[in-house]
Amino acid sequence: MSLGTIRHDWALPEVMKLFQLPFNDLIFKAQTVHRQYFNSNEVQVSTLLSIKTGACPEDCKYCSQSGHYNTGLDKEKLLEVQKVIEKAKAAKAIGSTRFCMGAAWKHPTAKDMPYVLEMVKGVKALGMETCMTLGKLSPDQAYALADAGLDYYNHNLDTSPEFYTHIITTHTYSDRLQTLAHVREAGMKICAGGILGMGESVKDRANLLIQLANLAEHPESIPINNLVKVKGTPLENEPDIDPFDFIRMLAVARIMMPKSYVRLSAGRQQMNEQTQALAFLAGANSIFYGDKLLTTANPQIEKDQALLIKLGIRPEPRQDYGDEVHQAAIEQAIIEQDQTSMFNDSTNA
Ligand code: SAM
Ligand code: DTB
Ligand code: SF4
Repeated sequence: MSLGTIRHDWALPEVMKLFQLPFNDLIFKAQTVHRQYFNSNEVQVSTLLSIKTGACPEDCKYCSQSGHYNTGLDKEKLLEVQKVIEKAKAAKAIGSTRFCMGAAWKHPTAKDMPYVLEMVKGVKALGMETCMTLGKLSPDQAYALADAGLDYYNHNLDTSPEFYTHIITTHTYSDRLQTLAHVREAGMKICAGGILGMGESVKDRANLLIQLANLAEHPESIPINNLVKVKGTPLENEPDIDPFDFIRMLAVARIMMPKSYVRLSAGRQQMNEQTQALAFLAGANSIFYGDKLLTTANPQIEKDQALLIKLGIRPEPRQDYGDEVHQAAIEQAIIEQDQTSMFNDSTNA
């Protein structure tokens, strides 16, 4: 089978072989696949907002928002719709093309849904892509979100089915797969990925990617998070993983799901510029942009802009923007830094 073919029949031995390739060979393969489907000098930029923070009934061992652990987080009720739209406007002004709203729920309730639907409509009206992550969905809730105009639903599988029960006991892997099926059925795009650095083996990483790649359709967006060690969670003292192993995961994801956006997700604040550059070389082509993820820090915008300039990487304009307003905003910020060369070159070489 040639490199870059869209496949849904990945098996463990061949995926393990990819993980075991010499680093340079793996990166070369990933970059070759990446260039078949994407402009290698563009990254998609999304901004996150926690619309309901903390006191989550789930026990995900990595999470600052689980009510099972004392992480000292300030809990918040569901934000007002108008406040969410203001935050989305600010994200649009810095050049983000997708606004991702996250709630610390097991699932949304009937009482929550009307507000959440208004948020989708309001953000959509700004011309941004919308993404939500609200926990488990019923088929009706998935249809309602799709009708309101929600583009993406984020629901991570996090790790392999085998390792899942070491990390979460309050819901099952098949619960997660079922919600993903409802999201697809309702016609939305899927954002589903996982976390590295929770004590999982390379085999668990391979099995997570196999779960994602062997779905009937690949998730359009695959966030790969590096564990942010939150004080008070059971994983706060987990040892760091080798950055090269994190890069390997991105590269194998790129090879297995050639047309999907692979997001270099949580953990960038703790990553040096060189590791992030390798991540882009391995085929990552999406980042969270803005000073905050949901509850933890993300690199400052100015720092990210400086890195993208150094690497000659442009933020990807939304395909259907008429006025390219976001692209203009980010280019203006860059011009103000008096480092114009890369971003003024419209040839996209
Ligand atoms: N409650 C919803 C759910 O679990 O689907 C949405 C919010 S949850 C915070 C979204 C995802 O963020 C998780 O599935 C996990 O992959 C990632 N995440 C959460 N805390 C993290 C951490 N400390 N480090 C890295 N990734 C994390
Ligand atoms: C995803 O995979 N990562 C994002 C998004 N999907 C919702 C969340 C990262 C959260 C990192 C920890 C925090 O800020 O609370
Ligand atoms: Fe709740 Fe989501 Fe955090 Fe799990 S990851 S504790 S479901 S907010």
